[in-house]
Amino acid sequence: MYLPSPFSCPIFASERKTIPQHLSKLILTSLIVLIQIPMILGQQVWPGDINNNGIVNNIDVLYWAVAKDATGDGRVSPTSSWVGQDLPATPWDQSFPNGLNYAYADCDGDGDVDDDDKAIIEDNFGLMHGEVVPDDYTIGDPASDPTLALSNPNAVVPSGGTLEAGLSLGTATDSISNFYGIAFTVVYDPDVVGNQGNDFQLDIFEDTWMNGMGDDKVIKFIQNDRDAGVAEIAIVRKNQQMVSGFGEIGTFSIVMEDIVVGLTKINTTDIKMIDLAVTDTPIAISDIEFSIDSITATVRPIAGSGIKVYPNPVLGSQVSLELEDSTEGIRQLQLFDANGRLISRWKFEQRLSKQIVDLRELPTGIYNFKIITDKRVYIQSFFK
Ligand SMILES: [Ca+2]
Ligand SMILES: [Ca+2]
Ligand SMILES: [Ca+2]
Repeated sequence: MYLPSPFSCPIFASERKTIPQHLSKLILTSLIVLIQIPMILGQQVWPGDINNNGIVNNIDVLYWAVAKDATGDGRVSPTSSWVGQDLPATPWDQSFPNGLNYAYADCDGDGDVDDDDKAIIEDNFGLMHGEVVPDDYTIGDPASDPTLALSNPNAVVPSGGTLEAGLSLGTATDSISNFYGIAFTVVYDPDVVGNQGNDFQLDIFEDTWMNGMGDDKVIKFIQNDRDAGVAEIAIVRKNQQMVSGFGEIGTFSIVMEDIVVGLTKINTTDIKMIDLAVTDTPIAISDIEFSIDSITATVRPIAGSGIKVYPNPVLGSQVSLELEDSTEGIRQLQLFDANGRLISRWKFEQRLSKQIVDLRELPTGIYNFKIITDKRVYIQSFFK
């Protein structure tokens, strides 16, 4: 096909005059298609995103609980994989108060809302589609609203020990009415909390107002991102019956790293508490602060060192730390005085086998470095 250049060939200019009609048809067709796309997308289910806001998270668990045990038509060729799928041709009988059909709660598309659908929220947790409309939270005022309270019986937790933090909702003077479910987030320092499989746990008590005094009517849901130090949690009723009351719900068991000392904080945030009509009640956030005790007894220096600290004594302002194994990287460095008190802490983005730190402010004396690498913990004494 011969395509003339518009600059070299005058014929092209006259041909262009006939194009606009075609163009306008094309534009019209495109516009119709563009208008239809959002309508088609709006009728699609992404498995796990029950409230259809573009992200799968703990708020979707609230919607799952409200729709639990509902039934309707299944989807055609359903999958729980992360792909948008057409709703069944016949909508389900029930809809959420915001108009969204209950068919969105059928994550696996088999025609009912049960535990399998909750499992898909876990499988697809954090996945997004399209433009995400952030979930709204109703954070209360602690002076006038009930609090989702963390409590801590022990102000000091030993390194490597377990923090047992209580979790309660409401008090006698600020009690909870018409509870059906609550979603919230717990934020902690990922360097402080252990990263083994059972290092962050929530146990729901059996005999509480929320759990139907032993009837086992609540379900907990936890997604813990250990690298970020963020646990997204939902505690929901599962029998379409609301409860009222106040007080204890359960307890967190959180294992501390055995290589960390110092003050740390854990707090609740992003709370949404709903009744069966998915109406919010404002709930206030809370935090606990506690100290992790020195652990010189539980962490032993590696025999045969493996690390050089030089010069020793430190004469000038700087000291070098160098691992014998150059494939090993220093992650964190802690400086303790002769009494085992943590004086300073450095974190290194780049985990190199050698680091140089500045100690010009440090008074004369005996000190210990705790050197945490990506493989082990070293303790090295030095003088200044
Ligand atoms: Ca969602
Ligand atoms: Ca289902
Ligand atoms: Ca099912």
